[in-house]
Amino acid sequence: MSRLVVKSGAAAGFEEWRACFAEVAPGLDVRFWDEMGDPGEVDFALVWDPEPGRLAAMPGLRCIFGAGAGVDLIVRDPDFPRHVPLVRMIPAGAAQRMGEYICWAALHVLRQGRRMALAQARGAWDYFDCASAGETRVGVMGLGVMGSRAAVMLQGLGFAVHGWSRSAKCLPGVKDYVGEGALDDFLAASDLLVCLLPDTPDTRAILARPLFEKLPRGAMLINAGRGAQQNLDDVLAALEEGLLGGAVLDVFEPEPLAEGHPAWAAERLTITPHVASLPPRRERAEWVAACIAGIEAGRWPEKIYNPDLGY
Ligand code: NDP
Ligand code: OXD
Repeated sequence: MSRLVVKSGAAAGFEEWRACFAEVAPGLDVRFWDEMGDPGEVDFALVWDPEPGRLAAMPGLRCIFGAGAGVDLIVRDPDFPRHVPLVRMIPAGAAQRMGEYICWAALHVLRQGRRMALAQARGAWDYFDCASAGETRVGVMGLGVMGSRAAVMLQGLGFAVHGWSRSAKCLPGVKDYVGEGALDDFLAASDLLVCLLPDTPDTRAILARPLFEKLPRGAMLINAGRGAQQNLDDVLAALEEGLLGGAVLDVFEPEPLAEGHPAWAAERLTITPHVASLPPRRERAEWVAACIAGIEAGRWPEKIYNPDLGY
């Protein structure tokens, strides 16, 4: 019987994982990370933020499953076993959920939802007009699984959408900006910037003042990539000065965002708690079970982390 160990979320959530796997993969020996028994007996690991060195101490590990699409908290381990395939968590509904979040955030920031919520809390009839999707150009940083679905869904709302990635893409109607050399032109054309990049040395702290200065003044920002990609002080200052007109941030470094942090009170900033795409455990367990069944039959899943690219 193959053994799967799980470290994702609070220990209390493990029983739900166990119950999901009991339904979708009754033949799997599923154990909680801190009660895994002999590490030499572990075949598969499902993890979000494993303690450094623990994965390397599992000599029989055949595959690691990230509990999320982003695997930065796994590969930051200096002893991360690069020879073991690491599969990113992309169940069928993940990109759709992200697309829905980005569409919500885009309309929210465009229609100034934060301003309306603050006015309502004061009991104030704050009457104002705002731009429409049809006159707003959205630039999506990262046209991978998440970004490409978000781009298509944003187009459906009437936004003009273009994207930036490392390699060329061919999404109908989505102008492609490729690589570092195209970044400035991409930014200059983005009234609303959406970040769906993975956390790598190249993308860390990319959302900072020098980049904001290359956007049209008053541009809006959505970051659902990773908190390490934004300089939060720069975001707050840019909002204050009007360099940025509004922002929605789903990700922070560290998480959760500290109690009392000035970002909580920023007037033009909406904060969500890393929920942009959060498939339920049942959906994720089903997907991991299908991947394991495929691996046992010699078929490897597609979305495998590439250590040379860092994502
Ligand atoms: P993918 O690996 O499918 O896509 C990543 C995209 O980023 C690709 O288009 C890639 O280019 C591009 N990219 C990477 N590095 C660079 C660079 N240096 N310059 C330009 N483009 C770059 O990842 P996903 O779409 O599945 O996920 C993206 C990230 O979204 C995750 O890593 C995670 O951090 C975040 N995420 C957040 C969630 C949330 O709930 N907030 C949920 C899920 C994901 P190319 O196509 O050329 O390789
Ligand atoms: C992530 C996820 O990578 O939740 O953030 O999937």
